Amino acid sequence: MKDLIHQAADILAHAHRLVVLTGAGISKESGIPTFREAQQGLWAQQDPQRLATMQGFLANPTLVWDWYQFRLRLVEQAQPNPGHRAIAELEQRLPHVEVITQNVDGLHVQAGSRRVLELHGNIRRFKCLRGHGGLTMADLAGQEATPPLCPHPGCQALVRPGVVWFGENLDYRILNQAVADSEACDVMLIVGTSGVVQPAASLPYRAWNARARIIEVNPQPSELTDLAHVYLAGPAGVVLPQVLAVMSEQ
Ligand code: BV8
Repeated sequence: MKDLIHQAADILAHAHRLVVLTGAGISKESGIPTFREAQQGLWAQQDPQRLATMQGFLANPTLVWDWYQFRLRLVEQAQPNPGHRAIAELEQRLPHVEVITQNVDGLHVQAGSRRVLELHGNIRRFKCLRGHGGLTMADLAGQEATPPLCPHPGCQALVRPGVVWFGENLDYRILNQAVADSEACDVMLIVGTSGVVQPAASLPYRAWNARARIIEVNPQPSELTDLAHVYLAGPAGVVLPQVLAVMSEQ
């Protein structure tokens, strides 16, 4: 492992344009369960097709609203961990770093990363079914109804979490930027994703096709491990600080 840490540190130290692609695994050490880890995973208890889809929301708005409020409380209690902070530190040390995350918890920005693309939205933001976006819990305060109704004058449409549900298109501006950055990077660092959900899981292939060096950090091999030039089998909050420590020695 020591040698692999040195290989990863060497590749990162020479990166001109680094893209860091993250998934639920990087927030695991902040106390937010991942999606697919059977026993502990959030999805283990719930059927994602029932909860993270428009069909699921329309079929049972209160069930879906309450589930997202449960997850929002987890996120509000969570703090960035050494993995998030190591990525923010890379942005201080390297010429160009872009974080592309599937996570809706906002912990990368909280850790100090400034260039962050939230592919799947953010659980602290809300919008109504008529498209009034940028709503926060403060805008919805005082309402008993679950889900609450849109506060825009005369609207009263149902309010939903500001996340991308399965079967919904990502924001094309964010997706186009993520594709462009993945095709322009010379190093991609993949952290804590199973590499199952599209189109996020296709971004490493774009980097690979552009001859980028690929590093993966994940305790378990993922759908993307075959692409990795260096695979570091361990938790992000432990491995990433070790890589930065070696970069400091070099
Ligand atoms: C779309 C927000 C156009 C909501 C999420 C092509 C082929 C097949 C299917 C599709 C396809 N194209 C589209 C689809 C359908 C679908 C899809 O990909 N389905 C999958 C299940 C096959 N994609 C979509 O619907 C996308 N929209 O394509 O629109 C369209 C429209 C109609 C029809 C076709 C196309 C929208 C996808 C976004 C959905 N929203 N989140 C919410 O959060 O509630 S996805 C959600 O699940 C997360 O955001 C994340 O993306 C995904 C979970 O994956 P991971 O983050 O990787 O987490 P996971 O638990 O799986 O893995 C954790 C990993 O961490 C593990 O590997 C573990 O080992 C590791 N780990 C654990 N501890 C640590 C660690 N790593 C490091 N350190 C640790 N300590």
